[in-house]
Amino acid sequence: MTQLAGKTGLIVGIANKRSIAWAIAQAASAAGARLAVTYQGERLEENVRDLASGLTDPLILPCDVTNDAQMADLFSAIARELGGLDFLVHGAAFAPREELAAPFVQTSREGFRISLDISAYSLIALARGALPLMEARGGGSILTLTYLGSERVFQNYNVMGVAKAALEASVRYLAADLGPKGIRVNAISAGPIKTLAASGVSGFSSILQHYRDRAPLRRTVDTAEVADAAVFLLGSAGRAITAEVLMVDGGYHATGM
Ligand code: 0WD
Repeated sequence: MTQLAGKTGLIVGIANKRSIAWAIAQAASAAGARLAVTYQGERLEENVRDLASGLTDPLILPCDVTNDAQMADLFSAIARELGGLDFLVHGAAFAPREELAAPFVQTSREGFRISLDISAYSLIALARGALPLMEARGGGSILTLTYLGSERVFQNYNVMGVAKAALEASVRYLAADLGPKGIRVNAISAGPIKTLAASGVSGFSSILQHYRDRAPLRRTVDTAEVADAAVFLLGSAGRAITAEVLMVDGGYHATGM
């Protein structure tokens, strides 16, 4: 595969080998891209360094999306080392566990703020940092990851559903803002996959079973399938697509009764 040959990309949101962002990193690397990958704090540094050792000449940098100074350093390092960016993958999301467990009406002001800051605002901040680096390359492609809980009610998804709604709206506003500069902004809405983030949603196994029973393809999806769709949107095959939320969920989103 050479869909991303000669391209440079930044991937944010790798926690471990099960992370969707890691599957996208592997697929993008196999498609020929050179990558910068980030880790959120010391907690995840070793994981990310171990994983990235399998990539070709990766740049490995810290990035906590709540830390503006660290994000500024990240983009300076990328400018210095890579000279520009062709794509950005945003796979960071977080909501305090208690906000997912409590009834939605109990959502706290602080829990709402943290969830929306890390899961939605961070896309805007990262896009702003990537902008000059993408302009230097004559355009780019930005991709984030979302879930159908933005539009429909899923038990225990709660404030994360509100954050995903804000994230998807941000995709559209960023696409409108950056489109004239040749920068596309899209989201993949993935079906449920057992990852670290998913472990915060109680009853997750029953959601997986529901997809197996009800999705048109009668199965769940895996991270490699999301990654294949990501490479399509990141590369020139997706060159006319922006402001889009692409459903990679075995067709579940179309089901009613
Ligand atoms: O079923 C699923 N797993 C789905 C996930 C279905 C549809 C969408 N998604 C989304 C998630 O909401 C997220 O946006 O995909 C994205 C990636 O999630 P993932 O691969 O399922 O989960 P995980 O491997 O846990 O990666 C998310 C990571 C964090 O991991 P943990 O679990 O340690 O919080 O987001 C990162 C962190 O690595 N993250 C941050 N990165 C930078 N700064 C921050 C932060 N402040 N907080 C969390």
